[in-house]
Amino acid sequence: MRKVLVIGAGGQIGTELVLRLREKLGSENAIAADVKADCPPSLKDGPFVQLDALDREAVRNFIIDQKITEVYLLAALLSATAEKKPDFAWKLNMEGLFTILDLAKEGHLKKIFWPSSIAVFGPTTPKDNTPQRTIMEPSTVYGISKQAGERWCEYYHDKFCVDVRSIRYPGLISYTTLPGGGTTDYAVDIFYQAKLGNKFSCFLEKDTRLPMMFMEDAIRATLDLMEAPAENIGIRSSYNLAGCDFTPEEIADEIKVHIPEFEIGYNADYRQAIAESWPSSIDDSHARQDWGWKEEFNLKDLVNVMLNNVNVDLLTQH
Ligand code: AKB
Repeated sequence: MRKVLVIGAGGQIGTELVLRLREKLGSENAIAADVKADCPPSLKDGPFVQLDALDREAVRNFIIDQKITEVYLLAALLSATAEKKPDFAWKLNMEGLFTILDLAKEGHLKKIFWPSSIAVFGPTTPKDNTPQRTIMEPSTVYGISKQAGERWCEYYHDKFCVDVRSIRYPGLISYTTLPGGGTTDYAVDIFYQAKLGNKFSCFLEKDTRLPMMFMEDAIRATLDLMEAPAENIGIRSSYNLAGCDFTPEEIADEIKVHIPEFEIGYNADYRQAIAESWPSSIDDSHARQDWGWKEEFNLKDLVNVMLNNVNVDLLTQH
C-alpha cells in the first residue's frame, strides 16, 4: 500500500505531480505539503498539510504518524534565487534532504524521490550531448547544492540501502503554475507576454541553447522512474534526462508561427552567466536503457500546447 507525501507541493512540479499521484493512488493516498498555509486551489480535493521542509521534527512526526511510505521532496531554491540568498539556499536544499534520507535509513520510508538539475554541470563540462558521467564543477550555489545532494543520495543508497531515485531536470515548461527563480524561466514567461500582445524582453542572449522539457514529459518520467523495479535503477545519484533543447530565438520563431506580430528583445542579465555554465544538450541514454525513458514533446508540440493553455490571469494571482 503506497501513501505518498509531496513536500513543496505548491511549486511548478508539485502542483502537477500531486494531481497525477492522486489519479494513480486515490486522493487520500497522496498528501500535498507546502510551507505556505494556503492549499493551491487545484489541490483542494485531497489532503493538504502546512509543513516547513526545514522543521525536522515536524516533518519526522508527520511522516511517522501518517505511515507515509514515499516522499517526493521538491522544496528548494532554484538557480537565480539561490545566487541572491546563498546561505538560505544551501540550508534549504541540503537540510530537508538529510531529514528524509535519515527517515528512510531508519526504515520509516520505502522510497524517496529527490530532484536534481542540469545545474550540477559547470563551465568545464562538455556542453553538447553532456554524458551522464563527466566533469562536474558547478559554479552556482544551486548547482553545488544539487551536486552535493546527489553524492549524499548515492552514499545513503550504497551504505544504508536507501531506495532513493532522482532526475536531473532540465528547464521545465508548464502552464498550470508559474515557475519561480530559475534561469530557464524565460521559456515560460515568454508565452504570457506573447498572449498579452507584449514585446518580450529576454534576460538571456538569443543564441543561448539550454536543455528543456514539457512538464507532462517530466511528470511521466518521475512516475516511471519511481515505479521501475529497484534492480533496474543503475544510477543512484541522479539520471540525465533530455526532452528538447532550444535557444530564445528558436522559441520566439516558433511562437511567431502562431502569432506573427510577436516581438522579442534581448537584455541579458546575471542569469546569462548561469546559463552559459550549463549544458546545451543532454545524453540521457542511461535513463532510456534502465527504465525505458522516451520524450514525447518537441519544441513545436510544447509551443502549441502552451499557447492554447496559458492563462494570463495567473500573472495577477502571484
Ligand atoms: C533553474 O533554472 O534553476 C531550474 C533548473 C534547470 O534546475 N529550472
